[in-house]
Amino acid sequence: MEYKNLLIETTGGITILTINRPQVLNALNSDVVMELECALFGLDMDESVKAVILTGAGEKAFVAGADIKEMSEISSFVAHEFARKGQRLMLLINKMRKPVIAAVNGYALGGGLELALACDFIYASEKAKFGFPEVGLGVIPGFGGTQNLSRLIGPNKANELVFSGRIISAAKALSWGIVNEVFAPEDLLPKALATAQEITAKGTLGVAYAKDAIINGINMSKEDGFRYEASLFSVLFATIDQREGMAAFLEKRPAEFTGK
Ligand code: DAK
Repeated sequence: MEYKNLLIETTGGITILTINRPQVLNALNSDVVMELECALFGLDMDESVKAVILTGAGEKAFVAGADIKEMSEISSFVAHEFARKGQRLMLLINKMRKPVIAAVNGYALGGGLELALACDFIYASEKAKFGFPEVGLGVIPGFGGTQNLSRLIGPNKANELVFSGRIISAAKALSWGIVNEVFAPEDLLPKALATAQEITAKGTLGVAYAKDAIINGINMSKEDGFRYEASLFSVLFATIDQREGMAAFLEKRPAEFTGK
């Protein structure tokens, strides 16, 4: 499929997926959301792809939020459709069997921050800026932002960011635990790629099941989460990767995982 608003480049099993509307700071209109959903679904199905890095085109923005021009003109019905599409996209990232790393190269505002928060973790450039301007537009975050942010950093810091609509620096986002690491702008993609390579050298099934355990376990009671973890753990003992990983350790050689 041809995408109007995305660039997709896969090398060595790692895909860099770039949202490409730099003239409007990569704002999310309904076409971009639809294209992202199609592309990510395809990447999840593609066995040659083992990890995805999501970033924005240009120097200035990851994604500066939903497209305000498009949003200002939509009916309540279309807003509902847009919300459902957006929420489906965020859930798809969670359900993907592959890690998705957000490489935030500039503004990540509103829906853009929600998109980054839906990813498995966030690396940021020193130039990145984060915020939820929604209350200043008379709405609230609607692509899971209130839920994902408060689960990540706790309700008090989430309240301050969402209620104030304030835009914070990458350093502040790091100190609050929104991003894992901050890099010089030119180092952001190389560092994200290096981490993706480290992850993809491991058993893909192990990584997929670990993602499943963490994402789904977080909404369970601790006891249910432990039980869920045990069931995933034991399923892995039916795989060739488990036998290969442990045999390689005992034979003092690198493991050759096949994802089977
Ligand atoms: N939408 C459309 N165009 C945008 C845009 C956006 N979000 N952000 C920037 N642009 C456009 C600007 O209009 C400008 O276009 P031209 O004037 O050149 O034609 C171009 O990008 C460059 O932007 P600026 O000239 O404004 O650049 P500055 O460096 O001066 O300022 C800025 C950068 C990021 C501070 C500023 O552009 C800004 O405040 N942008 C808007 C940020 C924002 O409020 N984002 C929306 C948040 S609300 C939903 C669920 C979720 C959502 C919606 C619905 N449902 C459940 C239905 C999400 C909502 C949001 O994301």
